[in-house]
Amino acid sequence: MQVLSEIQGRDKDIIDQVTVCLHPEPHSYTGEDLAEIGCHANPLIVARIMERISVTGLARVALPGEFTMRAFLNKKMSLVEAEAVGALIGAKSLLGLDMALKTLKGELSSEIYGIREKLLDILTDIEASFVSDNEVDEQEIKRSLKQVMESINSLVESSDAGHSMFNGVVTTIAGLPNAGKSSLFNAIVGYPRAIVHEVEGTTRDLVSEHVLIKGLEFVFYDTAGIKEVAQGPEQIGIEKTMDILGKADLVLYVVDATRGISRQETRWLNIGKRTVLVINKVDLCDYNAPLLGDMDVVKVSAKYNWGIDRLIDIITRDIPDNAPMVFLERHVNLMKRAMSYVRSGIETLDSGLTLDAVTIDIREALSALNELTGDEINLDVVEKIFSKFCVGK
Ligand SMILES: Nc1nc2c(ncn2[C@@H]2O[C@H](COP(=O)(O)OP(=O)(O)O)[C@@H](O)[C@H]2O)c(=O)[nH]1
Ligand SMILES: [Mg+2]
Repeated sequence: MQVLSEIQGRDKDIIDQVTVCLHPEPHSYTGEDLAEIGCHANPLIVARIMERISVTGLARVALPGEFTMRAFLNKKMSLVEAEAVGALIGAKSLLGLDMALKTLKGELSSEIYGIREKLLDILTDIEASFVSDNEVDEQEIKRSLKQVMESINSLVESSDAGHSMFNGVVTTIAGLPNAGKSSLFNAIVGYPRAIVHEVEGTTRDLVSEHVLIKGLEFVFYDTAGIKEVAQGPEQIGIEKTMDILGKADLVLYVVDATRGISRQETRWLNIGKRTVLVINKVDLCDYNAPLLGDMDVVKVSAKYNWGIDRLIDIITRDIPDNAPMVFLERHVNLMKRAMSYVRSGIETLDSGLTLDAVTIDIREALSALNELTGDEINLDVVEKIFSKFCVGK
């Protein structure tokens, strides 16, 4: 029910004309009676209305995530779905939005409930054998546990990709001084963001830029050229380079075609999770880098914008069509914990211990999954999860 109304100040003066919408329980977002006031979007008006509400003593300002936390506590949504609301608000890429929406619709929950069902079946079979003469087939139990492990594994396997797809792909552009890193950075971001100069050591601070490519967010970092011996600000710049190299999901390692790649550089090629070798300045001369395993190599001219499209194709090649379901850290950790107990159950069977011991492992795995769905969780953890949300959600 929605009404047009006015909110009055202490002296019956009108603060604003507002709409008030009542959402009666149990159909509201939180499952409780909820009133929503729509006022004009001036922070001064909001502050005056809040002040009028607080003097009644009937309401207070909500804590971060409190609405969604109440929705969870009142069983309006599962914990995983409630977390998806936070993820939806915090998503930084179109893919991230897609992933959070799928979780919100319950795709991950239903996978987990399915896995839990299978574990419960196995547990019931084993326990029934304790109280009846029915023998259980240990090989059958082992096969079932292996299936469960594979199901969890396939969800966890994609979580690394899931994490960077949700948070953005941290991409570091590295190489020797003057290789053309800043030029490449500018060519990718599409405007002259970083200073390009023939003088070595021009870039000292990290320069970063967010770029949305094929729906996925990349955070590109232009860095100071790596050098063995440097001092002062240049040395600090190089330390920053090494630091961001270690954190990178992707490294674009730039080599000047006129100089080729030196032996000492090869040790910097394996620092990031994935490295693409970018041979730059091919407008000046051609250069074939020595084969470095299965590393992608692409020839470009950053100055003349040649080959940039091919580079973009290479770095976006591995974006999967289906966004991974597990991408929030808490989910990853609990899935891994459940998996390690299932694995331990299989090992217990292999080592010839009693079935009793296997049930302990299965119960632990179930408990990790229950913590994930929020069916078995203490309030402290719940409060911590929601405290990361923003106010009003
Ligand atoms: N001919 C040519 N010159 C380039 C190219 N890319 C960069 N340069 C030049 O190389 C020098 C160093 O470039 P810069 O981007 O500042 O290198 P950085 O030190 O690695 O950041 C500048 O004079 C650029 O104009 C290229 O593709 N072709
Ligand atoms: Mg530079």
